[in-house]
Amino acid sequence: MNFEKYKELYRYSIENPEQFWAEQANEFLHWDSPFEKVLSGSFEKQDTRWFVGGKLNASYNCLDRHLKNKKDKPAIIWEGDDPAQSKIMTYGELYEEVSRFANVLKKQNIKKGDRVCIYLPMIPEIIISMLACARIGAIHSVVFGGFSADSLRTRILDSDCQLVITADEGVRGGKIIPLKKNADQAVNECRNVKKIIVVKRTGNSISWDDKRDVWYHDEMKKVDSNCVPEKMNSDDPFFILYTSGSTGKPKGVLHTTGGYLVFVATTFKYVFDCADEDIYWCTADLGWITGHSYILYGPLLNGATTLLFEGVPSYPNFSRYWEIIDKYSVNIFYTAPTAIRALRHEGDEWVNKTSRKSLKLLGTVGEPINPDVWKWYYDVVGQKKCPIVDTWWQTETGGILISPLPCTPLKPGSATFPFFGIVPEIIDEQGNVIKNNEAGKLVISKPWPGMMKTIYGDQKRFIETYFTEVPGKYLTGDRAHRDEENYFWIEGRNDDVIKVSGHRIGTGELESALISVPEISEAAVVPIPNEIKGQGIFAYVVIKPNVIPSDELKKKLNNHVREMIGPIATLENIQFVKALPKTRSGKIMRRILRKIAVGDVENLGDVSTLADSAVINDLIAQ
Ligand code: 7RM
Repeated sequence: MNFEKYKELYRYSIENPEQFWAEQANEFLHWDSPFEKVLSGSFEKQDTRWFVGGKLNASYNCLDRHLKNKKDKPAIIWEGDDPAQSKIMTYGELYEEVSRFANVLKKQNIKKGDRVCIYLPMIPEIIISMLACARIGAIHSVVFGGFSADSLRTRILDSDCQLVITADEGVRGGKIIPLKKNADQAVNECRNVKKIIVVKRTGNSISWDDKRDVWYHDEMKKVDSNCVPEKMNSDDPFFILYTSGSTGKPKGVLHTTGGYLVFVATTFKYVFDCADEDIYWCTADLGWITGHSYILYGPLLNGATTLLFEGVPSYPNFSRYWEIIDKYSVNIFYTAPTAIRALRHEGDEWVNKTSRKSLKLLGTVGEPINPDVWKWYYDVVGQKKCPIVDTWWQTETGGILISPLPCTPLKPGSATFPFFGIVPEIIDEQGNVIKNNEAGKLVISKPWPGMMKTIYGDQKRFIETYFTEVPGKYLTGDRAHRDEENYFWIEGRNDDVIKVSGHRIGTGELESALISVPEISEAAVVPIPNEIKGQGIFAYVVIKPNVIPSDELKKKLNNHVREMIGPIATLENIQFVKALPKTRSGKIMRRILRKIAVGDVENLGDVSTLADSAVINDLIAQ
């Protein structure tokens, strides 16, 4: 594809969306029954359905379909945390394991539509578990291994999971993560979880409940590897993945089968231009949407070889990513700005001592990438010969919406242009579409196949969050502008969502965790810029009258937040204050706190709605 062709196909996709998506659906997927209508309904009425009447199975499309030509092709290259541990699984082997594990799930009485929670490290069994669920039509809900027992419990309960799949322990950067221990703690209060299936990863001793716990490897021996894939309706729920919003508890983003699969298969193909012999590596965790869409489903639907890395970029040393690239001759490398910043910080020697000659294409996702960091990635990592695809998208969107293709003329820091079929707009406070070079709210005005279906169990919140402020359009929550050549520049969140090292955390969740500490009466959390993490967490805390502020109390607060949410939620700064700035109706004015946190006290903006302006002086004085 060249850039002219992109423009032509983009125009075609916008003018004839149904034809365009029908062509993609038939090119990339096998349908057990063909769809009768590509798209019905609209954003206005909130009744969109994709590939109506079509039936298909995700596991069949990722595996069985490739057996004829690719049985012996590696599907997964697994690289352990310890560089001495690795494993290759071919499409044929993966098919066997998935079918077998699907039978294990069936034996545990898991049926179509049941929810299964997967709390596993980055080992092949996480992919096997997800695909086994997909094979029998069970809905997987993967919870990131960096979440605590409390976070795991909330997620299990919210989607009423009946079974949990975990490992004895995880290993990352040489450190042990007590997954089974967390799962035990979480499940103790989940009455509907009757079984925990445990993968043996480290073999260290763990506590065991004979009635409830079974070993993965024991169960696998008791079943055969014939499992007919369930024919799913295109509109049937596929998976749930929790993500943070600005308020309230995390949202269970529900994706459906047909639309999601068509969208990730298509975006993977065009954005990464992965050739049959290419080795593709996305460094995300399967606990996030990037892992779902671009480690597992996008690559395997395309019959690609996907690399699965258990570890971290800094272990055993800062060359690890580049060594893995050389070890397996990786051609396409997709990572996050936070990792690039951290590695850049360590100096070029770690990169330069490796060859990286196999690399053809680089990608980034998760946050805006600053032009300096972009240039370092381009010059040093890619040796000025690899285009960078800066892919903008969200858990909710299922797949990439704004991104260069390898043929797109690039501008460092810009996600460039919309993918086929995507119509982004920038809207001002009054809801009008605004002209170039002015920032506003980023919305998507036409449906696309990868769009989430609903928030699990809460359609009302779904509509309120995404379709109320700007009626008939999907509100992304991001701020963006478009330059005079129509390039999109994503500036960051427009709401109270923080991205710490690429992990999405809601200020509301952090504040709830803080005020559950007995010494605390109120808390407000805002992001502050952090050179490596992108954003750090700054907490303003009001303590109860008889409590004495101390470093111990700060430590206690930090530990408590980590305990309730997980180690990803570390507070960078805690400040004890007398009161929080509030409007007369009692809403915390985070906008003001955000400014004070970075020392920008000259530009606090409109403070006329403050209930008590003396509060500000106290905050600034500190
Ligand atoms: C894929 C993912 C979504 C939020 C989104 C943005 C930010 C993601 C980029 C980006 C600038 C990018 N899903 N974001 N990609 N900002 N440039 N290329 O990250 O649900 O976890 O987060 O991430 O703010 O709204 S997510």
